[in-house]
Amino acid sequence: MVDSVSEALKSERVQQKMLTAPDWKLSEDSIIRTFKLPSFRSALAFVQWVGEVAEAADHHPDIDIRYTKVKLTLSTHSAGGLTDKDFDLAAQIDQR
Ligand code: H2B
Repeated sequence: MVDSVSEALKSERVQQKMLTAPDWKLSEDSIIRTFKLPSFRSALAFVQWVGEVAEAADHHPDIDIRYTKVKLTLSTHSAGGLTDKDFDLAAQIDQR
């Protein structure tokens, strides 16, 4: 299914969108941000919160927990690239 929300963005549009997500790094067909938390327990709590936001958005990051660091990778697998859903979720996570 292709619609305005789930269609993969063209690279020029991705470049524009990256300006709205300065803390995220573009990596091929995804955007990545690593968060440093004060403890492993708070990293787990952060991931739990991200999970709730992701469920509400029906859009789910890849999550890599390494002790107190949490790496989130956003991509829209069903569209084979970045979509507005990724940038919308990044903006919500940035509000934490
Ligand atoms: N999350 C991400 N990151 N990419 C997807 O393509 C995706 C998803 N698909 N969450 C969603 C769920 C899809 O399975 C449901 C039906 O919308």
